[in-house]
Formats: sequence, C-alpha cells, structure tokens
Amino acid sequence: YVVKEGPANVDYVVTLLKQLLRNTQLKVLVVDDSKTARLHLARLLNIYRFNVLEAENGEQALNVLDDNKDICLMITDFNMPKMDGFDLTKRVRNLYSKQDMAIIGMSTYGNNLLSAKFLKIGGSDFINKPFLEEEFFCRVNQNLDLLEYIKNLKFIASRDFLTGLYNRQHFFDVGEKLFSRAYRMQKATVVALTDIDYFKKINDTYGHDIGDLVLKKVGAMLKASFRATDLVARYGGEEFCFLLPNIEPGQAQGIFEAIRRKIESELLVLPGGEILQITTSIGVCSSLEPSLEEALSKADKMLYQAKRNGRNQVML
Ligand code: GH3
Ligand code: MG
Ligand code: MG
Ligand code: MG
Repeated sequence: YVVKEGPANVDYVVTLLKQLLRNTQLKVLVVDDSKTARLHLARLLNIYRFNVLEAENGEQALNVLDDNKDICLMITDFNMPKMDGFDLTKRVRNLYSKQDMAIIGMSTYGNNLLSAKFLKIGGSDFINKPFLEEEFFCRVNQNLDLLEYIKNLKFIASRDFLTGLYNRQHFFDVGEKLFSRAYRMQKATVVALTDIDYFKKINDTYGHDIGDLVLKKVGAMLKASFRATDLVARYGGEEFCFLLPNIEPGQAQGIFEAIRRKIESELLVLPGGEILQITTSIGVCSSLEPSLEEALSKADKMLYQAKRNGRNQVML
C-alpha cells in the first residue's frame, strides 16, 4: 500500500515490514494549529502503525511531552499561535538531545532560510508542504532508524559481550556520578570487587570454552542478585565490580555473604558430566571514601586479604 514511488525491491519491502513492527511501539507527536493538517499527518502516520499524539500549539506540545517521556519523534509546524515551531524546538532541545528525539519541522512558507535556521537550532530534518507521501515516510523512517542505530550502539558500547553485564567503561561512567552525588551528601556508597577462585585451573583443566561458561554462569547469578539501582559490571577477566548506592554500610556483609554462598552452592554440571563447584573471593569497601577510585582500591586490598586468608570468603 505504501510503496508507490520508485523501485520496490525485496530488500526494501523487508525493511518496511521491520519498520512497521517497530513503529507500533513508538510515540510520535504532531504539532500543528490546523486541525486538517493534524488529521492528514495522523492518517499518514497511522498507515505506518505509529502511536500518534497531537497538540495544536507549542505550549500544548510541552504538556503532552511532559506526560509522555517516551516520545521519539515530534513533527512540528512553523507558524502557530502562542509558541511557534521555532521556539518549541529550542525548548524541547533543552530537554531531549538529538540522540533521544528526532524533530522534523514543516512549513508551507518554507524557504531555504527557514529550514537552515530550524536545523541550526536543533531540528533533525525539515519538510516543505505540500510534500509527497513517500518523501514524508522516507524522512520519518530515516530519522527513526538513526535513533535506533544510536541506541543499539550505546547498548553495545556499555556491555560486556560474554556475560551481558555492564562493562568497566560503563561502570566508571555511571559509577563516578553516583558515587560523587552520594559523597556530597556524606553518604557512604558500598563498593566491592569479586574474583573467581582458581579460575586459571578451570581453564587449564576443562578448556577455555568451559571457562567462558563459568563466567556466564557467575555473571547471570550476579545479575539476578542485585536491584536495578545497583551497578554490577565485569571489571575484567574473572573479576566483577559492584556499586550499591542505597544501602546502609552495615548491610554490606550480609548481602555479599549471601552471594558468595549462592555461587558456592550452585554446582555446574559440565557437558562431559563432571560437576564443578565455583567459589569466589569478595573484597568490600563500605567506609566513606572521597572517590570511587579510592573505594575500589580499598575493596581491592580487602579482596587480596580474602585470597590470602584461603579464598571463598568476604572481607571488609
Ligand atoms: P586466584 O584464585 O588467585 O584468583 O587464581 P586465578 O587462577 O583465578 O587467577 P589468575 O589471575 O591467575 O587467572 C585468571 C585467569 O582468567 C587467567 C586468564 O587466562 C583467564 N581469563 C581472563 N579472561 C577470560 C575470559 O574471557 N575467558 C576465559 N575462559 N578465561 C579468561
Ligand atoms: Mg500553522
Ligand atoms: Mg583475577
Ligand atoms: Mg581469580
């Protein structure tokens, strides 16, 4: 139905079907003072299965945005009473970056100066009215494809490929902010490091693939043991790190002791039938430290103590 102009090859149709599936999840806000224009755009967007919201001026649009934090595309007219598309775009860009929301400007009086001005203040794209339906669809989908692409890249850049946990980079990016915020309020943030015991022996005895399997298994147990507000990441090799912003330091021992016991008690049955017990040593810092780096250094010293003391234990 939507392929009217230009060549429609199989690849294009497959892309289109993927976009239709994706679009059912996406909210698009149409801002225009003309009811006819809004209806026309909503009808077009409905063909593409978008979830369409409407506003008749800038002020109303800001209210709709306030109620719907997950709008990914705003299509705005230029000339509107109260607040025009230009001012609206400036205001919205203070709240949402180009990576989080696409803004497409539209105008009947569109001239090159207007579109350039609009793009400079943060618009993602510009369409002159009247437009061809297919140009409209192509621009809308291209802008959303870009957002999706950025989102996927950000996801990949923050994760450890093997375990699916956050990676070290993300741990520091987010952790340092959480840590300093808590420090300003003179609240201790619990930071810990764990290291699998005799992991080299597991690799040497059963092979690297089984070593990887153990890392995945431990990663999954760790992921399941913490709350969404806690930061759990693969620090490197067979070491994992934790940052718990909202717990009383006195609770730390109990929390990490429970994890140590859980890992020790969940035996791993290998493809060859052998049964493997995994143990970990954990070093915890629950004192008030001025920086994440210093808290990690304390936790690392505790981890070293735990190893020296015979492994499979929590030290703090
Ligand atoms: P300890 O109890 O003192 O921690 O001894 P360990 O053998 O666990 O410590 P060591 O640091 O000597 O060995 C860690 C090993 O982890 C060495 C390295 O080859 C292995 N390793 C690091 N990353 C990976 C990985 O992604 N997959 C696998 N299979 N092994 C890894
Ligand atoms: Mg208008
Ligand atoms: Mg190690
Ligand atoms: Mg180790």
